[in-house]
Amino acid sequence: MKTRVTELLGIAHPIIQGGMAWVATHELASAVSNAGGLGIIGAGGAPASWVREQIKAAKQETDRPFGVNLMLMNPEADAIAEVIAEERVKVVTTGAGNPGKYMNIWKEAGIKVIPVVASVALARLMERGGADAVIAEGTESGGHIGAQTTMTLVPQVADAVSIPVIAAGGIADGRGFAAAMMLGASAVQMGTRFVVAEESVVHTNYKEKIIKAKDIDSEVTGRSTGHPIRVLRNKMTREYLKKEQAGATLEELEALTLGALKNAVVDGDVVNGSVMAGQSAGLVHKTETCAEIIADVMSRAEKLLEN
Ligand code: TUI
Repeated sequence: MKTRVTELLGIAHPIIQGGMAWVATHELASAVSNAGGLGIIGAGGAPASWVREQIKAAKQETDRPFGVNLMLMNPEADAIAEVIAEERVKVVTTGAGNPGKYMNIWKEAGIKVIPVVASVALARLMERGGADAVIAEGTESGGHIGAQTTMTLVPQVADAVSIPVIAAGGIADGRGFAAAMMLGASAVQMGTRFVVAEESVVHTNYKEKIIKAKDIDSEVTGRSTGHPIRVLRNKMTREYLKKEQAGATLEELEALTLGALKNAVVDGDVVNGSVMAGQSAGLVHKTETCAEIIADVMSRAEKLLEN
């Protein structure tokens, strides 16, 4: 399928993989890119040296374009922005903030810049600042979220900017893909469905928790701290929400979540760890290769869109 985004990025299918912290390693990114989507290495909270190693590994594994996601709350964000420019990564996506101060070094390096936005205002600002496209991410997403739903955000962003819009949040199959196109998107970003991919290095316990999840199994922690994070319900979320409702301090709440994502992803502690996933977890039923996931989404979407 040809869209403004496949043309912009030189990819076969308009599917971008989410830049998930600890999950989106070079293994997953190169598998998605080799399958014709856009694979993304997620810098998350990692140091710049780790990001450089990941980029070098992905370059060995694929000749196709891939990207890096810079999570802007990373304490080494400035150094990672430099690494991305030095390594001449084809595409950068950003999350959890405003990447305006890096725009010039990335544009000068010929990098396509695609910020994640959760509001029309930031989408407009990013277009004025030279972004090549925006990812409009709804509150159905996993991890750090905004407040608007994908259904309402994507068409409002599409009306507000003339650069291509990529829809994210709650999209895990061909129906979601086709709906996103109807809302004005030129591609989709999927996270949760790729977490369970065969090539994903995530612990089996984490993958199984997503596969078993039903529609109502996610919770949002941190609404009171200003850092809302969508995760699957477990012992940690029950304790967190109880403390949050009782008016616990930021320090007390952070003690519950510090390092909790790594504990879940790497060590498989899905009881006390932070199992970030989107509301689409209820649509994700099995482990498949990235190529199978992309072929399934595209074939179902194409049938729906033909009608
Ligand atoms: O960034 C994400 N999702 C994430 S990042 C992450 S790692 C993390 N770990 C622990 C604590 C916090 C984060 C896990 N999930 N998605 C992209 C995204 N960006 N969603 C929402 C936003 C966003 C929100 C507000 C972007 C910009 C913004 O305002 C920018 C401004 O300053 O005006």
